[in-house]
Amino acid sequence: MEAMDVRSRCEITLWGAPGSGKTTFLNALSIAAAQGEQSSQLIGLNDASAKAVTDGAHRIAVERLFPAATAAATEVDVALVATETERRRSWDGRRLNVDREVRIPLRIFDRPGGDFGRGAAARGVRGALLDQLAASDGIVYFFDAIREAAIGDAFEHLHGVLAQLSVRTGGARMQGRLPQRMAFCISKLDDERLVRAAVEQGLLTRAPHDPHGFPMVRVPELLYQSLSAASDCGGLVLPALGEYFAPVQIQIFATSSIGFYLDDGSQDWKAGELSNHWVDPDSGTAVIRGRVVPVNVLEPIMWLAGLENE
Ligand SMILES: Nc1nc2c(ncn2[C@@H]2O[C@H](COP(=O)(O)OP(=O)(O)OP(=O)(O)O)[C@@H](O)[C@H]2O)c(=O)[nH]1
Ligand SMILES: [Mg+2]
Repeated sequence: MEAMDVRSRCEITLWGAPGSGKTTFLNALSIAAAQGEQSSQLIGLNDASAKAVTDGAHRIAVERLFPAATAAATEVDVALVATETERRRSWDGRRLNVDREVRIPLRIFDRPGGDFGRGAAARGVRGALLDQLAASDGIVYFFDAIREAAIGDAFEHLHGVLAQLSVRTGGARMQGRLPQRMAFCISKLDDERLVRAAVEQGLLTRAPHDPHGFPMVRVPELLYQSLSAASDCGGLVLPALGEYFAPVQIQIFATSSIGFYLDDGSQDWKAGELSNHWVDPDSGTAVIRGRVVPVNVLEPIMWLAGLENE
């Protein structure tokens, strides 16, 4: 193992319609870091951030409750400590894997999804939102297929801000494209409706070496295409991003912040046991059913932060 490599700060904005899963993802991040194959860690860099990280993880993992709708813009300052593996050649031509511990300070911005919309309240915060996006190194975008099928407002919470951001950052654009990296996340993959769609499209397979035998989506872009066909404008979302970001700047992930359902005590996922949440019929509140084992939550952040592991 080589000496720790401390990188410069990476700023990340979470972007998505109301209820698309931004805050749950943020709450799951420290759990994902702790559970990863290669031990990594998410550390709060000030008291408020440390509290936000631990409270968020506690809410989903221990109380098994989802976060309340975000009321105001928030930011957390954390450091991701992870291992990066560099592939090198030795003097005699052999391939070598050299592990290095990397510490990346992250500032992650989370705001109410309504801020990305067209309403009067959103217009009031638009300047601050555009400043924040323009200063970001990376964006995690949340495509919530369930909300899209029911309400269909993902595009409405995307294209206006995208066009304004393009104007705002005109000078910084690379060949007409925005400079940020964009992790496009199909959220809530554990939901039965998404799993069924992936199975129907022949896109679901077992993730190799997964300790729980969780399924994975082979080509997430094809899942997006099939899911987005259910709404009028959902299919415009990824192409719109493709107009503003270079293809190499966009990576697509199929994510679940809570993961698939594992029987209490069991380490192995049983095909057929899908949804890891249920709705309490009395209160109408969504509750997390079993353990929280995030799927593709750390990966988008590592990619945005430039960690070249996988
Ligand atoms: N099945 C499943 N449901 C999820 C997941 N993440 C979020 N949800 C559901 O989506 C709802 C909204 O999630 P939030 O994380 O609060 O969404 P948000 O984008 O932060 O919403 P705003 O703050 O209102 O913009 C939750 O109350 C859950 O019902 C997930 O990984 N799986
Ligand atoms: Mg939120």
